[in-house]
Amino acid sequence: MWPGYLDRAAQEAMVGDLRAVIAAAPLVRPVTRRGQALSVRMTSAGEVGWVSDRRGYRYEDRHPSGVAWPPIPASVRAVWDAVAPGAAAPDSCLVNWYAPDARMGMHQDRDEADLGQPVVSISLGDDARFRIGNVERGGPTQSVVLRSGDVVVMGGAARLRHHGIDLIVPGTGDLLGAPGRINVTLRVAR
Ligand SMILES: O=C(O)CCC(=O)C(=O)O
Ligand SMILES: [Mn+2]
Repeated sequence: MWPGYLDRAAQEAMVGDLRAVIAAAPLVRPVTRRGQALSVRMTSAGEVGWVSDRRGYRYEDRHPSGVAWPPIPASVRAVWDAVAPGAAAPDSCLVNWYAPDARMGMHQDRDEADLGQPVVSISLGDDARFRIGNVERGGPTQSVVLRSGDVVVMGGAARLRHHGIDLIVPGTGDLLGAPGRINVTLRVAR
C-alpha cells in the first residue's frame, strides 16, 4: 500500500492520459454471462483488455468495437516500474469508471496466466471504501479508504485475496471535475 503515491500534478497528468485512452476505446458497461450489467464502466489499454459479455469474461485482443486497445500510458507504466520492480512487463491496463452509485462485489483477480505476477492498482478522484478478505471465500474482512493518488500492490500471498469496492464517497475529490472515481489496474495477463 502506497498512500498518496501520486501528487496532484501527477494525478492530473494521468487523468489526461486516461481520457485519451477512453476517447480511443470508449467505456463499456460489461454484462455477466447471465446478462446482468455491472455498475462499473470499463475499458482497457495494452495488448489485451478484460471484457465480460454473454459469452463470459476473458482477456481479448480488441475492444468490443473491433479497435485495438490503445497503448498503456507511460505515466501509468512508470508506477508499475516503481512499485513492482523485477516483475514482468504489464500487458494489460484495466480502466474502471465508478459513477457515485457504482460498486464492485467481492472477487479474486485470477484470470491472468501467471498469478505470481502482481496486480498494481491506482485510485483517482473520489474516495472509495475498499474491502479486503481472504484467499478462501468468507471469513473476516478489513475495510480501507482508498484516496486519489493511492497505489495498492496485490502480490505474493495477497495476490489471491478477495476484494471489492463497497462504495464511492462522492464529493471527496475534485480531480475529475465530476463526482466519481477512476481505478486503474495493471496486470500481466498472458
Ligand atoms: O476499484 C478498485 O479499487 C478495485 C478494482 C478491482 O478490483 C479490479 O478491477 O479487479
Ligand atoms: Mn480485482
